[in-house]
Amino acid sequence: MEKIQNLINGNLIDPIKRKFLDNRTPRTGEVYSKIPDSDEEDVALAVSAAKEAFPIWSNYSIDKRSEILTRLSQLIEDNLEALALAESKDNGKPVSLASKVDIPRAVSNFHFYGTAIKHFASESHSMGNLALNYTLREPIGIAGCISPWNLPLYLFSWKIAPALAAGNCVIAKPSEVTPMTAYLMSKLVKEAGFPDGVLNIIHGTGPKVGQAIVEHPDIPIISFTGGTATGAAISKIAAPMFKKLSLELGGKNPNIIFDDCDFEKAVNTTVKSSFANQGQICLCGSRVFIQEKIYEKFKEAFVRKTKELIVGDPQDSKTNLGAVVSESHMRKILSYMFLAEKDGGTILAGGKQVKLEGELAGGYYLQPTIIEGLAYDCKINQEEIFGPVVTITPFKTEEDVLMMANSTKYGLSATVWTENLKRAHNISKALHAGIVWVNTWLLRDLRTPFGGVKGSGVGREGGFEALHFFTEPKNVCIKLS
Ligand code: TXE
Repeated sequence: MEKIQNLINGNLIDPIKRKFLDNRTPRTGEVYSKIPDSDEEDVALAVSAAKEAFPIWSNYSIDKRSEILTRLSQLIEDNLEALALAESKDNGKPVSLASKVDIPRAVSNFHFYGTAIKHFASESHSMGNLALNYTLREPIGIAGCISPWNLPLYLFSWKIAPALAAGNCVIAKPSEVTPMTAYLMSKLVKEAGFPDGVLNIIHGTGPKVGQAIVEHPDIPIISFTGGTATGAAISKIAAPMFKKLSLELGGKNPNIIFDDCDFEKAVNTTVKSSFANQGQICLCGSRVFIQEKIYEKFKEAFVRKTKELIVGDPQDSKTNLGAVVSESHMRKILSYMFLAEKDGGTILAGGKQVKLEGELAGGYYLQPTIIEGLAYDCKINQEEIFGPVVTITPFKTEEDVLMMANSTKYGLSATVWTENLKRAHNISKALHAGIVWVNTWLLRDLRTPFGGVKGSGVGREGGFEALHFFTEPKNVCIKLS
């Protein structure tokens, strides 16, 4: 039974109170490792290590920091297969997805910020002969980075890479539901060349050790990805402490399909944007709006292709959908499936748990589910389910679909399928979202601003946005004459 440890001050150590939690694999439902049940004492230990390391790390040259981040990127790539298998075992996603998406993106995240920092500059403002202003963008200190279970190493590294590149030290907490790949990566940190105390990784529950990170007065920056409710709880603590906050929260993303779309592409991509990672991506399009002229044709093709998806062993290369992340999350998703017919919907595909054979019988498997006939403002169409469940709804005009698409408390991403350029621009502009994809989905350029509006969060990650977040601007004005 693997026992995960915290990385504090360059050492892999048990939590001070030596308390551990069970870690289950969703593939079989069995406990397969133990994780530290850390608390504020472990955070205090990490803070003192990070304080010691900050003057060293923040004074490293940009080239030196770049070299270390890039080396960690290479070490992750060298361990890609093992990390992908570990990610699949911990999260339930197919190994094929972890090896194609999750781990390669963690490699890219460290490589991207290892190079971006070399191009990150600031401004100067000349006042002629009177004065010269220049802006310093300086590292702030210790960044608290808290990440979720759906894309574990992908989102964990997406936070810590810019924080480190900018010269901050980091105290990072992965989700207690999927701690494994952050732990495996922590074994590569010393080899990459990080001085002790620069990157500290602490494991444990959100309300206990997550909250201790948010509450600690010497951690002035908090970067969080997770549920909207948790984001609100974190804000209540961090705001009166005037901490810098970046919140990437939930989504209920519209996928809008106009009758002039490239039909085959729209159908095939909609299957992916509905059910990839078992629908556990904050960018999934969980509300599919189809213009009425093609509604029946699209519905038939979408349902048929969804029924062809294979729900199976995450370690089988033929599997399209693996297990959802936990029993409690499976129950939450099933509760929405059971609600569908009560709320006047019709289940066109799926709607049930999948019972696999043998050792997989205890795993958490669900059918990809499509529901039609629900009101746009019902519970299923307003709340984030975060599982393999989508609704389909016909619409007549652009005004109709914009009203429905913008009707939720979320505003993370949206997808629009149309060959009409003017409409693409107008609809994209009118949608409440931080990210709009037109005739594609999840096509990512790491330089672009990433994040949402309304209940989907505050601030942006990505590109120089993240480096601006993890540095403090200071304007210096020098009198000349
Ligand atoms: O998120 P949580 P979970 C949504 C999705 C999902 C819901 C809950 O709807 O069902 O969020 O998922 C830590 N102080 N998304 O359980 O609880 C926790 O330990 C400090 C969307 O993953 O928000 C974990 O490390 N930290 C999201 C992290 O916060 C706390 C992706 C996320 O946990 C804490 C995942 C607290 N009080 C879920 N409580 C997206 N936008 O991608 C928890 N944590």
